[in-house]
Amino acid sequence: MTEALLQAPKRLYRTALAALSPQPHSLNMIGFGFDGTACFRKGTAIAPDAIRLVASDIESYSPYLDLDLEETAPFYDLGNLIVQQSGDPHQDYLAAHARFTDLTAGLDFAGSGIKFLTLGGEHSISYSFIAKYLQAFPDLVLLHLDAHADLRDGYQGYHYSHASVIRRCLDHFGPDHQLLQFGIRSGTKDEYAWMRAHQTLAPSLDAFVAFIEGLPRERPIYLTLDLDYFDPAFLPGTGTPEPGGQDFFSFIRILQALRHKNMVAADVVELSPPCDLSGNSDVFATKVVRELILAFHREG
Ligand SMILES: [Mn+2]
Repeated sequence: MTEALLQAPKRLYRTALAALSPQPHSLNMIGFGFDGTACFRKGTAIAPDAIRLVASDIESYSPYLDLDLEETAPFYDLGNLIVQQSGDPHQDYLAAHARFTDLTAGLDFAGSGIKFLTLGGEHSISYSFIAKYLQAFPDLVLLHLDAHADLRDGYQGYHYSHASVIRRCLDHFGPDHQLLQFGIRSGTKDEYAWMRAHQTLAPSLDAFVAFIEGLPRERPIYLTLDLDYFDPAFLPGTGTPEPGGQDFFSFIRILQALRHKNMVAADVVELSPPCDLSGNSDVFATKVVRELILAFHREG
């Protein structure tokens, strides 16, 4: 390996151990601050370090899951995948994706229990991880929380755009993969027609939670969370806010179901700290990340 793949963060996530490569049978946090194809307002590149910074100052205990970061299994913070800004977003995306491929080359995700919790970056970064987990788990369930359907076949000239990330993942779907979406409230007529035809959009929070509860305990699940899933009244710090969104407690209900299942990886994308100078969105996102880390913890 001649080129550096990872950059140490300004500070590690609290309670996390440092690691320079993905650790087996463990949760691995990694920042992927790529924001090249964001179409409206940028700023997601600094989100991973913003979340690490706030994490030092919030409680480690979750009253919702009755778990404490200090008492759960140790996990690793790999730092940030190196992302270059050459001015050509397509080339920068492919270069960052190639670094991820180098970082995970030869790793058997299914056999070695490598769980990634990825902090974006814009939503296009999720593709690198989801494609890898789809390949490793032929029966993976992809849960997609977002305001946007992200089913366009490319956007503004970019094949791997944040507006097409779920479409790109579908390119890798086999017969036993499954997609379920919730929170979507913005898309094209074609995207909505596709979701109706394939019944991928849960009609309510109850339906989404019931779907998770009905999954076999060992069925592998990947959760991709675009933070614009939440209403901009709660979390305005995102590039493409959409009114009519969900609240924090909807997400807690989802995690209370997921914690009893086999979540193999997750990502949290589209936090844009400069879009909310009050800093409230950073705190909101950091609490979401804390709950997610805890939801990976499996009891006996
Ligand atoms: Mn979105």
